[in-house]
Amino acid sequence: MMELKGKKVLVVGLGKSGLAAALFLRRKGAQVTVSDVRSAEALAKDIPALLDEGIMVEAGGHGLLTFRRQDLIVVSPGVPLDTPELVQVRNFGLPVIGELELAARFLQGKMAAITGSNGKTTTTTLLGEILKEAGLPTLVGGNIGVPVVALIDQSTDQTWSVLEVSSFQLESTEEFHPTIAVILNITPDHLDRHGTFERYVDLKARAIEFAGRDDFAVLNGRDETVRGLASRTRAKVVWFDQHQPIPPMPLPGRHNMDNALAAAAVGRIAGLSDETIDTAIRSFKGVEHRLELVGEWAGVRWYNDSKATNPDAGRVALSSFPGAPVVLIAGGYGSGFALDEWVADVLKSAEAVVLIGASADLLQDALREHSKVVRAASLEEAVSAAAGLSRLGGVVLLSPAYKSFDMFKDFEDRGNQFKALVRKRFAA
Ligand code: UMA
Ligand code: ADP
Repeated sequence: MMELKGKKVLVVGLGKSGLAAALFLRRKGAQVTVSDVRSAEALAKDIPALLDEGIMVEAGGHGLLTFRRQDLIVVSPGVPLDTPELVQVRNFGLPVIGELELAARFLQGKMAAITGSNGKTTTTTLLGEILKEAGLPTLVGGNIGVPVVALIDQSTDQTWSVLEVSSFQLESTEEFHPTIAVILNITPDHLDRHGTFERYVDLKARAIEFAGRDDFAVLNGRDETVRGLASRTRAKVVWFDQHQPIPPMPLPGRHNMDNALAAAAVGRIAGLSDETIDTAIRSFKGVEHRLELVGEWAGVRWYNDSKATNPDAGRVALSSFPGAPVVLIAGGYGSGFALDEWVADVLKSAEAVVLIGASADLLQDALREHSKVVRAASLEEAVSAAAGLSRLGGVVLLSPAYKSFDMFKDFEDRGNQFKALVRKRFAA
């Protein structure tokens, strides 16, 4: 464990992770400064509490001098390591680590980390339920929304911490090696930050690269890219696609079966019985905004899959309703996605498509062979159009395949607005 008392530590980024990290570091006796590019007004809600704790705050930009004067720099996941100030101080040899790396050095008990391009939150949540079903003291956090540093105080040497881990977090790890690391799948995502697919794969590999011989790498043998990573770890490799017995997963889609198999494989390594694992999986209700059934009206099922923020997640949703006439609502913010396979699946599986958001022009062109594509200027208009296009026994599916930031605060906001509009239209 590292000594923090009296150390000068800078926390970069004052979101959830930065706030939790700053308060933790201060409690450990460090002299803490937080730096954020947002203005003091934008940060107003958090600044007083920080100042009360004796934490200094730099708002409205990152000052190079602030960065140079430190013993350690802790970065939030949303802050890329190639941020100019970080590049400079790293050249001077100043240690720069992420919030995950910091937290993992202090977290007690065992860690199971879940990464991959899609399915992380679902698998993390399910694994948490499996461990809880077994009566083990379990904490769930990470990219799922609770900074890992915020789990430290509740952890004991008996605790299992189930951590959803993103490529953003893995970029700034140094020795983070969970007892069990799962890589679900790797398909292109976040290339605007990471540059190339190769770099993105390298970052995902860091989930298993620092492992020791007693650790486990739980990998997907059906994903070629993931399979290729088996040679990059000292951990014992377990192929979750070969896990037996096959669990009865109540959620739709082959992808959810993969998530169940991965969680079950981890449960087995943690020493649980097949029966306990099965009981937890059978009662799993899924996670909000992931193929979430909003309701059924006039013989049409409405699904909110707002979390499908890339074309691969969108394809997965399209494959989950074989035989049913699907009206797809898609489009949003993002660039650089390879669309060919998604387009092929839309042509095959969606009877009609309603396009929203910044990518609508691009998608309309990509889907020119489809006979029923309409545009909507708002989500409300999209819901109306979809209602008109849907048929008895069919499905209306919001599965955007793009990010939400053009029209919404985030994917949760998009999903919540969709559910509210659908319910307003049909319920009450
Ligand atoms: N900032 C700077 N300088 C920069 C960049 C950002 O000061 O160069 C500041 C911003 O002004 C802002 C703060 O940094 O005030 C935001 O930090 P952050 O983006 O790391 O956000 P947090 O609130 O700390 O949330 C992070 C994760 N965010 C990202 O990875 C972008 C959350 O994942 C995670 O739930 C949370 O930590 C707790 O662990 C979100 C996410 O979108 C949900 N993740 C991506 C995904 O799932 O695809 C990877
Ligand atoms: P993440 O946290 O990695 O974004 P989620 O569990 O939130 O993953 O699921 C996001 C979307 O990805 C879902 O809406 C679903 O369409 C798709 N998805 C879920 N699990 C998988 C999987 N194992 N493989 C491929 N796609 C998946």
